[in-house]
Amino acid sequence: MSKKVAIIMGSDSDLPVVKTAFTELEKFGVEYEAHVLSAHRTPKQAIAFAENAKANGFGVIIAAAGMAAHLAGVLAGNTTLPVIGIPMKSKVLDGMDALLATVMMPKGVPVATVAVDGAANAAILAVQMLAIADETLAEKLAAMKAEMEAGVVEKDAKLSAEYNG
Ligand code: RP5
Repeated sequence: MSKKVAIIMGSDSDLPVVKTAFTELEKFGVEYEAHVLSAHRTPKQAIAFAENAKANGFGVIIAAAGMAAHLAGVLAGNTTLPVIGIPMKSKVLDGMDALLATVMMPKGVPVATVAVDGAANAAILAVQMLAIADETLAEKLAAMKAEMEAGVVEKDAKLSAEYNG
């Protein structure tokens, strides 16, 4: 059995986007736990979560936050587990604020940052990390990639039939 994935979001207002990560993890049968924890509003709880995450059976932490998005970095600073950051789109700066705050980490404290609102890819990357030590998961990932490939090949055939003489 693989380790669990922790999905931490800075606010419940992030949930509609972050739910996509739940769906992806469910497709792979990966167990997860979701929490609202904020680097700014509940810093003590966020740090305590990160400090205990490994002992609590987690293998990867996904952290979604918007605006001055320090959540992924704070979690990464308090655990040796890999942390995947999802910069959340905000009304004012369209997610550029969160993207820079999440990705521009100092040496020694990496955060694997996905695209703005990239919750699906955060989940898939988490599965890929767990799959290093789990051959069943690796096979499911290979099947997903094969399905994706077949889908594009089919679209190309349809497009070619319509436009390429
Ligand atoms: C961040 O501030 C959260 O991750 C959220 O994206 C943003 C706004 O939070 P709320 O004011 O909606 O709670 O910390």
